[in-house]
Formats: sequence, C-alpha cells, structure tokens
Amino acid sequence: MRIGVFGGDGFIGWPASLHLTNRGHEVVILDDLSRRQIDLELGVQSLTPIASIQERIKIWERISGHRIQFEQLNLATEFERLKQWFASYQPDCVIHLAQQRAAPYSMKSDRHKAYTVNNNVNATHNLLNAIVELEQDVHLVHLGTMGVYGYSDIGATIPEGYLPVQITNDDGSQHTQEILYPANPGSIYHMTKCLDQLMLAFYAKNDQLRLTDLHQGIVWGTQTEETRRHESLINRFDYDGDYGTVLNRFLVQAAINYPLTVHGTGGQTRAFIHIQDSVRCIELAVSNPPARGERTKIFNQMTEVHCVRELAELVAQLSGVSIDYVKNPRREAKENDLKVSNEKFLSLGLNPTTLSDGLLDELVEIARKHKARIDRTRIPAQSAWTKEIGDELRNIETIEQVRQRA
Ligand code: USQ
Repeated sequence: MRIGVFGGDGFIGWPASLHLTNRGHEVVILDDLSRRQIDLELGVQSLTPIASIQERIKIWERISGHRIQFEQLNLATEFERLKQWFASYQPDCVIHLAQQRAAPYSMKSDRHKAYTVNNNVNATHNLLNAIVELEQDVHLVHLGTMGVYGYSDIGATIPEGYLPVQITNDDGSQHTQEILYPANPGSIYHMTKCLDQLMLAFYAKNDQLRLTDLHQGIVWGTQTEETRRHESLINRFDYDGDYGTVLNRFLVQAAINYPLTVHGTGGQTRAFIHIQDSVRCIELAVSNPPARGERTKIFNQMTEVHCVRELAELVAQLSGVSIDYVKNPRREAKENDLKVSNEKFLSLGLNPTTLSDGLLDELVEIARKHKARIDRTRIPAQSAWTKEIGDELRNIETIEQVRQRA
C-alpha cells in the first residue's frame, strides 16, 4: 500500500513508519517537526539522543533497503499543499498522528490551549476535507485516545467506541440504538480528540469515507524491533513534566534516584500499551479497513490496566527508589476502577506485550545509559489544570527541593 504518515517524526509515527516499510508498504512521512520545536520552547530534550529526520531516513535506507520520503508540511495550516500532495501521491491509506499529544502541555496557559485546539482540530478537518475534495477512496486511520471515555467509575466494561442504549419512545415502546460512548474529556488535549470523533462520524455518514479511530491508552517503552537496529534510529523518550508519560517517567526517576512523583494518592487507574504493540496495532488497523458506508471503525488500543500507585510500587521495588506522593496538578478523580474491552485487536491476532515481559529492564538500562542528559529540574509536573491548583503548587516544596536545599 501507499501510505502517508502524518506526524511520522514523532514518538509513535517514527517507529510506525519503520514497521510499515518493513511490512512491504511504501511510506511518506509528512511532519511539520513541531515536536522538536516544542522541545526547544520548553528547554528540554528527549532522554535518548534522536537524529534529524533526514539522518534517520538515510540510516534506515542503508540498513533495510527501504526508502521513506519526507515532506515538511503543517497539516493544520497548509491545506492547498495538502491537496496537491494527495493529488500527486494518490495514497491508499493515511495515518493521522499530527496532533499535539500532551495533556499537561495543553493546559499550560491560554496560548497552549489555543494552539492545541487550533492545531489538532484543523489538522483532522483538513485531512477529511481534502479526501472528499479530491474524491479519493483513502482509508484514514486516526490516533485517538482512551481518554475520550473519561475515567468515571461506572463498574461496566468500556466497549470499543459504541454504547448500546435503550430509549423509551413517546408511545412507551422501546427503541435500541448504538451511540458514540459519551465523551468525557479530562484536558484540552483530550477534548480535541473528542471533537475529532464527531468530525469522523460526520464524514463517515455524509461522504462514506473509510475511517478508523484508535483509542489508545498510555504508551510505555521506547524501542521497537526496527528502532533497535541502529543507534541513529532510536526513538524519542520523554521524561519531563509535560510530555513524559507516567511509567516512562518513573523509570527515568528511578535511574537517577529521584523520588517517584505520584500525583495525589496514585489511585488513578489507566489503560496501557507497549510501543511495540502500538505499531503492530496500527499495521493491523491499516490492513483491516472498514467498508465504504460503514460508521467509523473504533478499536481500543490498549493491553493492560494498572493504577499509578501500583506502578510506582513496582518501580520502587525494582530500584530501591522512594515514592513521593505530590500534590496533583490535575483535576481528576483520586481513585477509579477501569475495565476495557480490547477484543477487536486480540481477534486480529495481537499478542500483547505486558509489564511482566522483561522490557522494564531495557528501559532502566536506556535511562541509566543516557542519565547525563537528564535535567532534574524538568521532572516535576508544573502545568496546573486550574489557576487555583497552580497557586497551591507554587507554595509547596517537593522532597527533591528539600534535598537540594539540604
Ligand atoms: N501521573 C502521576 N505522576 C506523574 C505523571 C503522571 O501520578 O509523574 C498520573 C497522572 O496524574 C494521570 C496518570 O498518571 O492520572 C497518567 O498520566 P500520563 O501523563 O501518563 O498520561 P496522560 O496525560 O493521560 O496522556 C497520555 C498521552 C496521551 C494519551 C493518553 C492516553 O500523553 O497522548 O492520549 O496518555 S489516556 O491516559 O488513556 O487518555
């Protein structure tokens, strides 16, 4: 297949692009390189030293024989160039990862909220709009999030996108229908993914576009089979308070003996997936498109459920580091339960990688190897969900600050 990977320089886009070419697909990466710009804005760097996109592509071609093309393009603002690209390349499938993906970054300030909404919503709409305008039969695979469901404790398993509901008609008769699971975003970033769902639903209905939405959990790990093949192919590994995700952060903190930053009680329960499974799922979704006229095909892209406290205890046990229960910068439930269905990927042959598969050791090793690149001051999460929480946070000293003062 001819595939365009929008956001192909990012944390998931890069390993997904390599994986797809390895499976015989032709890949073009389209990316505005904004993730690298955000590192500069925040004054942080990936734990792993990542090569430029040109260098990465050159090395991959040298060792695998697969050529990836690269186009620098801002999906949210360059609509005319996007249409030209569709017209000339004629893709069979496009994968949409070209969005600002960090919840804390999206909550940093009014400017960050506006950027996240403008970028994410326009990016999705431009893709849908271009496919219709050029009358192409392209399968669009969008990377969504488990966060669209919210984390309310209802005790029932979260289905894959659609919820059967019974409505009592005015005449008392019962009508059953499936609706999109009620959206319940926990951040501006998650809100944009909820808006994406509605755009996808409209275009599937109105224009019979073939659309897939992957509701992904929190990704852990950094390397995949392909990125391990050369040090210049290494994937990014974020550990800072804005972009680092919880388990990867804990492992980096353990490597430098920084008390694990559990927000609140750590009773937040979330869905997780290893990066290797994430790229496998993308390939499975690409190979199993919906038919024209079908509603958006939704998969829950996750393999395990864990609560934050349990993860911290596991990492503390592995490393001997202590746990610091810090004031939570987010507005979220203190404790929640979570049950999620992921039958669709399992039935397509996904064989989940789990925390018990020994891959934590690889991460600890990577964190130790690159620990000179870690800036301890960038570890605390400082983006507060409300101004009041921000004021409180500024008045609290962390264990680490106390340690540094001593
Ligand atoms: N947390 C801590 N300590 C930390 C960092 C996070 O206790 O040092 C807690 C958070 O308060 C939260 C949970 O861990 O309750 C998860 O936080 P996270 O930063 O690992 O994940 P999140 O902000 O939810 O976002 C990440 C990705 C996002 C993706 C989402 C899937 O950045 O792109 O959509 O995971 S999900 O969480 O299922 O919505």
